[in-house]
Amino acid sequence: MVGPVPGTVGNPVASGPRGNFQLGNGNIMWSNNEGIHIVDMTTGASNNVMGGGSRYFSLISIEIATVLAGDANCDGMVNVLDIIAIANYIMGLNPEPFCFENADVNADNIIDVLDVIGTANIIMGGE
Ligand SMILES: [Ca+2]
Ligand SMILES: [Ca+2]
Repeated sequence: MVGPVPGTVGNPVASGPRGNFQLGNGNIMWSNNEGIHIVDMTTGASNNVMGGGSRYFSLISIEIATVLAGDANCDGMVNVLDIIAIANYIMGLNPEPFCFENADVNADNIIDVLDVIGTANIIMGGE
């Protein structure tokens, strides 16, 4: 357990750490009676990022969806194959793979010719 003094390891006292967690970047987030802190593991500095007594934190896992507008076939590139995939989708041909969020270029939750045009514009360097 990380103590209130950066870099120390010890038994938390009553006012000491109430929870700690190693963040994805290696830094340590911990809480005590003064708030929530983050220890920068490259400098050893501990910064109070949220003041206030009795701060606790719970962890949630967030899956960040990456949307590449126009990449209808989910291959990481936007090109004519995506226009074909969108056209096939519009015609009900159920293209696979098909990334709806990517294909819905104008974000109206409908795949139609406007998304074909939007994808063409992206390919041509426009918006
Ligand atoms: Ca693509
Ligand atoms: Ca759309």
